[in-house]
Amino acid sequence: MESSSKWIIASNRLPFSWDRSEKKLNRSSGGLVTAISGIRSDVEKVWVGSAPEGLDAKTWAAQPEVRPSNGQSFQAVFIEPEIYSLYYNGMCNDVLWPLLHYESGMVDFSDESWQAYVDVNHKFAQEILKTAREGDLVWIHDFHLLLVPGLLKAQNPKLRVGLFLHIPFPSSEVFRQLPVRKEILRALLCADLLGFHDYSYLRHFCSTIKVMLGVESSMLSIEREHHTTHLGVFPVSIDVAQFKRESAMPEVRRTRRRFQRSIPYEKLILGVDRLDYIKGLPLKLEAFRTLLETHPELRGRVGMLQITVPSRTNVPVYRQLRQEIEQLVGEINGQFAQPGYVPIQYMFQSVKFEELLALYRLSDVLLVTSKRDGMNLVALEHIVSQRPSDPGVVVLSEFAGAISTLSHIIPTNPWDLRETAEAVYQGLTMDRAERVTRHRSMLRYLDTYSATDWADSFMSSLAKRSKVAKPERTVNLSQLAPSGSKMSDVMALLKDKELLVFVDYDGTLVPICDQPEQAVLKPATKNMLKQIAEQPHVQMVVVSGRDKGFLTEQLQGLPVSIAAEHGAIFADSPEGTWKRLAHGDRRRWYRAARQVMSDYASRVPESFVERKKFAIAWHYRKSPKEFAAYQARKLKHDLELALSNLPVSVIAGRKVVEARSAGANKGTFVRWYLENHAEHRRRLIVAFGDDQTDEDIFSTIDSPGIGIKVGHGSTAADYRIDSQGEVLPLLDKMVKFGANQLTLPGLTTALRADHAEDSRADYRW
Ligand code: GDG
Repeated sequence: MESSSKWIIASNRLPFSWDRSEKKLNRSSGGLVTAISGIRSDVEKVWVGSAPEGLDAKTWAAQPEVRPSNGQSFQAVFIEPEIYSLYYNGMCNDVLWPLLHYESGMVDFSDESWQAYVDVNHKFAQEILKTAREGDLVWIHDFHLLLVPGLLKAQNPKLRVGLFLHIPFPSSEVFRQLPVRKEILRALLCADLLGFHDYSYLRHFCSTIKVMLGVESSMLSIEREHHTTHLGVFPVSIDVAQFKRESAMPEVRRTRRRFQRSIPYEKLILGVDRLDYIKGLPLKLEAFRTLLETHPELRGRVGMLQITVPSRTNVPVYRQLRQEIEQLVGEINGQFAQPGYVPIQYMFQSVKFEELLALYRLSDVLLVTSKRDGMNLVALEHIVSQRPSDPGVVVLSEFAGAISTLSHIIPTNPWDLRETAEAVYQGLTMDRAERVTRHRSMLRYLDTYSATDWADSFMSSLAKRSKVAKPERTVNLSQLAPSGSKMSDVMALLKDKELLVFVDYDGTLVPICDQPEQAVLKPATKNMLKQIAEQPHVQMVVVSGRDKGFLTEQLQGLPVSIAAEHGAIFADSPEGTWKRLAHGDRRRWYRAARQVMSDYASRVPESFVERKKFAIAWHYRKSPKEFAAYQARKLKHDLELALSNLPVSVIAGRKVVEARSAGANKGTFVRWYLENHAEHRRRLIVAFGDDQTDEDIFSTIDSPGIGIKVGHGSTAADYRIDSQGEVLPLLDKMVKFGANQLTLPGLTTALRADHAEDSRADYRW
């Protein structure tokens, strides 16, 4: 990453709240704040967020906490209270929050709140642009600012912009209920990098853009017009060192002892959640009731402490939820209380940090029953705050993103009260040796993956990805004027040269058809191809993923060589003998497969990646059985999607998931061809292609070879034309020009003339 660049971090709120009576800033809590504040990195950071409620610009500027220090500064966005309320309470919390957490019945959309959301996103973009300089990395956080990538890129396409979603991305069936779904998706696709906690969220995002916008993706990236959006899974983390260090402090130890005396249970079940319907608090209380019903021996001995942090207390749904919870607590306490024993202690307030740590240490079981939860940091915090010699246990909902990263928790379906009660029972009765082993394994993972690692992996991915995209490098031949110097550059290369032309079939020689068998060469096209290929100074090779039968039939009688099945087999002419070429290039899929597999290997203990020549495998034979088997199914699914258009097959074997090269590669073929056709080696190479498999040719041909990409999408080619219909007319002109049958002005005018007919041209052959 460039050392001079800074990180601009934008989130709805800055990490402060304003205490009106004391007139001072307080540090606020919450998952996003915990994650961002936990980043310990040397890079200069500017944190942009809306000003704490009730604070004006002058008072804000006077606060000592907001002055730049330790390479970090804060920039507040001031928004009129009415607009902020429509944006935050309306669009964010009454629309996006419930919808993205699958609570579509709770969605309350209005044009007014949408307009406020648009306005606030504009304000954020303007504030970011004030500080952003070339080379800076802009990191947008969460569902409050989904339009910002689009707004930033519209003003400054060179900015590098990433967005991380802290909450789930739901199934396309849910997301498509949103009236402004397309506006949001289009804005997101302007980002250079989109990050999610979990592959399942990423998968849902991919199917949503496919369903809603017809945009294809490879799971690792989305190609759209001249922009590539990279996708990644970056499960959030916490400041592991801080939690470890502070939970062992004497102050925390003292607080724990104090609590131990006042909490009269043999075993303690702890719950820590914001008041929110996604956290499944009524389900948690019901599961606890079931536990006491099914295990009467626990009555009088086991208790629960539930800390519920107030949030959105003025919103009716949240008020009702609070009432429902308090009523349930009352009922359960009434049902099981004994003199000196109240089963549930319930707090509707937050606790101090050291108290939270003391409670983590004191508890035997942490119970998380979220109905949906992007990640759930409380589970991570509980683990790193334990005493390794006598740790507590986490019972975690399958619907929290953390389920994919924490290998030795006890999983549960929170809707199944009996299962949750049994999971808690298992946690309460687990022997120390097993607790220690489970805890050690998860701690080992968390030790290597703190909030800083999370941020570094996201930001280095953003820095790297946005540099790889090369759309600016390509020159659009279709749009060049006759005097265009770039065109004359190309043509200067052709002068007096013999040509070796590699041309793809589908999408390049013929338009893409719904049914592959319909993509036949029309007589006029065939005729034109013949005239070009017959020129004495031209040698032409059609390189396609198609099989030899189809290509032979289409190209019969033409003076061209054919490489079929991505170059796995070759014939010098349609009538010639086919040769099987021994190769199996793996570069294009291997990197993607390795990345996904390594992510899994870092999360699933004792699992590892084996790299072979034409295959890569993820083994999990020694990993925790159920967790790893579930992850293996997910991995297979992820790989199948990510690699679906590539020559690779994904196989799930015994305790292994393997991706194997399914054959050939066009780039390898071109190398083989040049090595084995010495007579053509001195020719100038011209290659045309439209899809990902042709990229291997473009990256194989050395300068001064000419790669021409047909259509949009990032490419290794240096030139681009807009549509398939331009391929043969352009090639024809290039060939004629090379043979001195056409002058440069004649060529460019002819090209423009063809171009003017472009819309009709698709295609008259
Ligand atoms: C969102 C997503 C995702 C809680 N009570 C007290 C307290 N906290 C702190 C915890 C923890 C944070 O608040 C809660 O984080 P979660 O991750 O559990 O949940 P959300 O606030 O809903 O966060 C979530 C997260 O973003 C990050 O991406 O994991 O899924 O919903 O850090 O410690 N802190 C103190 N006293 C409390 O009483 N001091």
